[in-house]
Amino acid sequence: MSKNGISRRRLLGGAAAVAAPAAIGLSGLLGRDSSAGAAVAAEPPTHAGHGAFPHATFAAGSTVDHRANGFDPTEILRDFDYGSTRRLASGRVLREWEIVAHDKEIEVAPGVKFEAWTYNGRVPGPTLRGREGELLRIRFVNASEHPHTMHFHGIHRAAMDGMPGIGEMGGGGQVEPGESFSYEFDASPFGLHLYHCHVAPLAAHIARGLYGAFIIDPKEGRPEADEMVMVMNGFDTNFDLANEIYAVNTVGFHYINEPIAVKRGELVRVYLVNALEYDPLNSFHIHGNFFQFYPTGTSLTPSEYTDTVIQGQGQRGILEFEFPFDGDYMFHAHVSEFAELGWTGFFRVGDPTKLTAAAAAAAYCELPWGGKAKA
Ligand SMILES: [Cu+2]
Repeated sequence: MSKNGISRRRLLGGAAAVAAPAAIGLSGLLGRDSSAGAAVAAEPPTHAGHGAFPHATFAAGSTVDHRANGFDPTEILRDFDYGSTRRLASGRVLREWEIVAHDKEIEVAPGVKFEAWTYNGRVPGPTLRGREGELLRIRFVNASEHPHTMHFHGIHRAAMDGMPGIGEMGGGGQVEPGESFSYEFDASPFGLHLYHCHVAPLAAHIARGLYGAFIIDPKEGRPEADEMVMVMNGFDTNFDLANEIYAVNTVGFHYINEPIAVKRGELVRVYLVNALEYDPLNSFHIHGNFFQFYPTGTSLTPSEYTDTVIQGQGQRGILEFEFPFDGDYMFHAHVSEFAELGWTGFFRVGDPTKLTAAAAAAAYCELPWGGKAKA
């Protein structure tokens, strides 16, 4: 499948099988494909003492340039975009946003660049948040070089569905470069939804980065909590229809580098969305803890008390938990292959001194493809 003969599965299996003595780090492999838009990777430094595997993610002086990306996964986590509101004559609240699509190169692991298509310059797009019963209006401007739409999950008229071929007469449907369209619908039902482009080839438009979380709060709200959004995603950096990097909120291993700080005994609420393409399933597993799970967030009563949830493409749910003990607690895809290709992070509870993230990352350093630990 792969144009350059290097697939991520060969990367994992092959590296383990031959215990490759040469420096064949992830970014080095991904950088081989010189076709348009392919990953361009700097030569990763090697790390003596752990075989000759380079550490693409945590090598000294080699981290993702969040400033150049224009977004930081640590900030995306708790960044909820409430838009602007005004009250209509009817007394109802109108909530409005402007979303601009444009093409942008982003760095999804140190030295691994990806020609993304973005909503408002970030991947995932902004987490749009409103309240049940409001009137929502999203002005979409297509400043990209490709046709796009915004397709919202929710209950609305066909013309507001962001589907090419439907609503063209009213300016909806496919939105061509330089054009714009305003989607308008009721905030219904409450829950955790998503939005994404719906132009064909669909998987490609979504996988380029055109997706985001969409939260509708119930009228009565939810209990006070430390809230965060996690959009599970992946990146097909060599365009062979398979992902090479997996992550939460785009940057592989980001939350090992910067563990998510939470307080012991405080309710944490995670809005978990699976935006992954090319792999039918994704999952979330938490260490040292269990969570209440609310599928799609459409009920205030949890369906399950568990430590692992599986999600298909487009599936999402709300997790609630609190940590009874201080410490560093891993969370990761229980699709282990994804975990080793970036989809792993840590919660840091309290001010732990027993285990540092650096120590945890160092333990990870022994993995076959090596691309991790801090020296
Ligand atoms: Cu698109």
